[in-house]
Amino acid sequence: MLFNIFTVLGGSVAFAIATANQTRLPLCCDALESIAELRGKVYLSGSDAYADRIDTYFSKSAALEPWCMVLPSTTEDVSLIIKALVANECPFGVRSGGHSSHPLSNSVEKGITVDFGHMNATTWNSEKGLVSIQPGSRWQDVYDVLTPHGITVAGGRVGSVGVGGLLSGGGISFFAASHGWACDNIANYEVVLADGSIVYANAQDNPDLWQALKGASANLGLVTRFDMLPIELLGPSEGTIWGGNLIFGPASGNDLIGALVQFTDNVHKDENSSVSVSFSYQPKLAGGMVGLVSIENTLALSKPPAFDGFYGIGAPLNDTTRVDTMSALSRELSEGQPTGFRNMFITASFKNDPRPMKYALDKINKFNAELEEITQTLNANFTTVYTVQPVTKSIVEKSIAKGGNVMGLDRYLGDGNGILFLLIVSTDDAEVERLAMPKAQALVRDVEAYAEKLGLGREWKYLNYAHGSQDAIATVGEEALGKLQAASAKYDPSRAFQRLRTSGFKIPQDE
Ligand SMILES: Cc1cc2nc3c(=O)[nH]c(=O)nc-3n(C[C@H](O)[C@H](O)[C@H](O)COP(=O)(O)OP(=O)(O)OC[C@H]3O[C@@H](n4cnc5c(N)ncnc54)[C@H](O)[C@@H]3O)c2cc1C
Ligand SMILES: *[C@@H]1O[C@H](CO)[C@@H](O)[C@H](O)[C@H]1NC(C)=O
Ligand SMILES: *[C@@H]1O[C@H](CO)[C@@H](O)[C@H](O)[C@H]1NC(C)=O
Ligand SMILES: *[C@@H]1O[C@H](CO)[C@@H](O)[C@H](O)[C@H]1NC(C)=O
Ligand SMILES: *[C@@H]1O[C@H](CO)[C@@H](O)[C@H](O)[C@H]1NC(C)=O
Ligand SMILES: CC(=O)N[C@H]1CO[C@H](CO)[C@@H](O)[C@@H]1O
Repeated sequence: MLFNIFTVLGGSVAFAIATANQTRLPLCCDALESIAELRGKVYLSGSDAYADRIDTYFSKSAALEPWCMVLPSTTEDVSLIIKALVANECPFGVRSGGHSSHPLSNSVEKGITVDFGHMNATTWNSEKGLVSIQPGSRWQDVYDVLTPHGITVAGGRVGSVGVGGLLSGGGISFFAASHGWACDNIANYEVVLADGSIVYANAQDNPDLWQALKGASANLGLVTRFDMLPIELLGPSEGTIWGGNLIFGPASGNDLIGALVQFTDNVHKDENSSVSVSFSYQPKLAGGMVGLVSIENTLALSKPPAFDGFYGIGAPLNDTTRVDTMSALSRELSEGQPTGFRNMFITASFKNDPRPMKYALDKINKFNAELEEITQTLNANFTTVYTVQPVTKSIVEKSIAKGGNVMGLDRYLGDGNGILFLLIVSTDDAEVERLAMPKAQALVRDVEAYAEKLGLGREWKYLNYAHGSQDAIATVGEEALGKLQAASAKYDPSRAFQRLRTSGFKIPQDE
């Protein structure tokens, strides 16, 4: 039995729901098992195969134990699965790489988890000029396949992260400024709708669905294939870019923030360079917090002027930058991301200005000190990572040029560049999680209120970084929301993905 936040917080509530729906448990899993094509693909609680899948979740907090899991291997399987789930009114969750962190982000307790882990192929079709990627792939596998061909796609930066979630929720890549969100580079979707039909969505066929799927998460259908536009890498050898990490000591915080603000406002001058700045705190780390600056140039230019601000701070403690393949760099970024912890992700955004970031740094130092006391008492461990990165006008302009999406950033185009804020708290202990969560939420609300007071506030929350308590889709603005609601009414008239899907973010409904 896995320890999860619901058994800690509300055991009696969870029990009441389980009792009320007890009859559905055998019914739903039996319905799947009775389908010949799905034989061997339904993993029941208690089996080794089921336990092995539970172990593949990035965050223990998300690894809820469903009645059973079903792992389709073909698009036809997915069609049979959704028909059976809808016909029997079975609650379900949707999981691809399993990297979202909060409970009910990808799995469910009272229901069935549809797990795309066995649909994980990447194929480069040079005649069509498209890279076909199945949702259960990891970005590392995608880059490993593409690198020898001298191409890549706008996908995740950390190799271990999954494809289905990142692309369905947007996707920030090394190519954000030059190519928009990762989802803007999807030329065609193969998607299974709630009635089991297999449809294609692209600029010609179902263009409204194509646009609405870019940022819709699992609200409209189950995506079984993403056909992405390739990006040619013209570096000195096949598939290379330039990049790596700069490490700075605890005293450099404000300088790093200054350099990020300057970088962000100059992105339009060099759309091939990208950065994210993280402040990482591990209690056992000598000196406490370190600044980790991840920098890349996709033309494979070494130390382009865009990074002068960072190099101007003084010699970093370490500098791993080099010309290397996408594969090697995304593998390096995976190394600092261990699985098996209880992870909390909470996000915010504001205009590009140093003040909210400095304010947050100060609050996070205090938060770390508090958590240090708590974990010492409980003999537990924790780390925090506070990350800031640009969300610029350049990104939004590329999105619009490529057909638009429902990410909800168009409305900020007149208002300058922005910063995407993410706080990650990780621990090995459920009690620390329970105590830290409300403090972390209060911290982020405090930072938001501070930004708001200075006239720098933005309501927008990036779905792929949002905590379950942050109603991400409610923050995309009226226009994007209208498109999502229209697509939902047209492509999911029985509202299966709103009613029966119990994982992930939902479309807020009209009053
Ligand atoms: C270490 C780490 C690094 C990260 N780096 C980046 C980064 O560089 N850029 C970035 O943008 N984000 C990044 N993220 C956030 C990441 O985008 C999300 O965690 C994303 O959900 C991961 O995708 P997944 O397939 O692993 O998700 P899962 O947890 O498997 O799924 C999340 C949700 O996606 C939806 N979904 C999944 N598969 C499908 C499908 N086939 N059809 C429809 N909907 C589906 C469902 O709603 C599901 O609940 C990172 C996260 C981590 C933990
Ligand atoms: C990829 O899918 C195949 C089945 O199609 C499966 O055997 C394999 O284990 C999967 N790979 C990973 C890393 O899950
Ligand atoms: C570099 O940026 C330019 C301008 O945005 C873009 O056209 C080009 O595709 C980019 N190159 C790569 C390799 O990303
Ligand atoms: C610097 O990075 C390299 C490459 O990752 C690593 O081998 C080395 O130990 C690091 N040095 C320090 C001082 O952290
Ligand atoms: C957590 O801390 C305890 C006590 O300091 C230690 O024994 C344990 O190995 C640590 N666990 C992890 C996962 O780091
Ligand atoms: C939590 C849950 O899944 N509840 C469901 C139990 O079954 C009834 C009857 O089918 C549903 O209406 C509930 O939504």
